[in-house]
Amino acid sequence: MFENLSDKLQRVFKTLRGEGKLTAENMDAALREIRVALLEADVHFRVTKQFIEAVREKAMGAEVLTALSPTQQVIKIVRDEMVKMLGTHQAKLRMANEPPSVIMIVGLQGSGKTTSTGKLSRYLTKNGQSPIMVSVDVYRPAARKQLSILARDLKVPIYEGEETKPVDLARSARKEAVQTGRDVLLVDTAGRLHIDDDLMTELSQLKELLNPSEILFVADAMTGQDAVKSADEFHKRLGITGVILTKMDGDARGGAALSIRSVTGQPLKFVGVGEKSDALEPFHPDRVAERILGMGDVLSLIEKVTDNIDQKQAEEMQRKLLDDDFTLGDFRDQMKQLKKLGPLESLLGMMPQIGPMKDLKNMKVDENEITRLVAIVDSMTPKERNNHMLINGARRRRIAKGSGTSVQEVNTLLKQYAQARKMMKSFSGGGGFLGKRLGKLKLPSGMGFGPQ
Ligand SMILES: Nc1nc2c(ncn2[C@@H]2O[C@H](COP(=O)(O)OP(=O)(O)O)[C@@H](O)[C@H]2O)c(=O)[nH]1
Ligand SMILES: [Mg+2]
Repeated sequence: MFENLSDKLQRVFKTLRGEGKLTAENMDAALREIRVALLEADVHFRVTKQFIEAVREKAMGAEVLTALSPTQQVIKIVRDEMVKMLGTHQAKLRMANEPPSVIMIVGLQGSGKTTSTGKLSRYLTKNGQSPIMVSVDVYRPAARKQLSILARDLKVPIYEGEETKPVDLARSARKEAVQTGRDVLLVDTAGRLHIDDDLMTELSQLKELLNPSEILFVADAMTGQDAVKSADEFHKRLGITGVILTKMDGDARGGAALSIRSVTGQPLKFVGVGEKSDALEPFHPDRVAERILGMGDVLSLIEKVTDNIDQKQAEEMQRKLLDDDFTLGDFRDQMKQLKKLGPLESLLGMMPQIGPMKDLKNMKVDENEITRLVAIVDSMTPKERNNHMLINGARRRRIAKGSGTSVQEVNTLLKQYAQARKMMKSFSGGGGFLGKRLGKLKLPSGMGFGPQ
């Protein structure tokens, strides 16, 4: 969803890089373009203004960091300011000292409250908590039914009493939570098409009764600055503690995500990225900023990879890389791991777009391709797998034959292997701005594939 903005900002940086030296003039031009890019991405005009001023001030007064080139410094300043704009660090859910903690889910109709309530119950359960849900949307029976169905699918308890008033339902639900030892009560509230006094009165009564540890405002990213405006209004009238921005999988321009924090002062805690119950992600300002700026969402990628890959194996792979004995056999094992990770394109989108990785974004990887690569490596002798230098012309022909592929394909694989080695080395070693950042991270395996 940040693609346009991302493309534009990267173009600005590229121009700057091309000019080598930073001057007041090219800095001005760059800032102007960044400003336009932000406004086009539907970032709130005031937020944009603050952002540009902050970057200008820092860039002009920047002490010289010898480790970075002038352009890299500007990129770093823009990155840091963007992280600040997005909220600095990931905002965790607050819990009450004494369970059950109550989380109220509020927002306008159709923004995704009920869906997000279900998603949150799944998220909490996965994190070792034991939520119970209740819908207090007494105006639309279908709305309560919707949550009941979600509860059944997710196997999360729900309170489904006969009370007719929201506060009565909420009170009973909390009693039920206490009696059944649940530690979080998720309250899905009714919405309206517009903010009105009745709704606010109702929500305030619920707030008073429940003393919630979180009031999460659910905003539809597709509505852009309207989402920001209603978040602000809800905050002024009710006091929200965080925002869930839904439908980030759509083609919204991202302005809401970039403005909500600065306008409301409340953090974006989660983003919804699909209709299914697992399509909820904690919001990480630093990762999103880096994704926008094209440094890739390396951390998300790493998380995704470690989620799916045996940690021990990953560490072993990293050791091998550092010791320079990452063999073709390891390469093959990584390919197999990659297949487990699911759609490669989505993974690739998270990767940095600089250095050796540039080609990766355009790479279409189909799973048959991986199967073929694995077959090629399988047709090698253990000796060849351990030392790719051995693989001369005759051996290439034999391997091609053995795997039912062509010499050309064997050559391509060897080239990919060489690129993977190089790429992973640049990850784990030094290598510029990104390399330095990554140097500190423990990088698991699973990234070992090269462009085609
Ligand atoms: N694509 C997408 N659709 C979503 C997301 N969250 C909610 N929806 C859809 O938005 C519509 C309204 O959601 P619902 O939870 O009923 O909204 P509520 O009226 O605020 O309770 C439903 O069709 C949901 O499937 C999301 O993150 N991505
Ligand atoms: Mg609903």
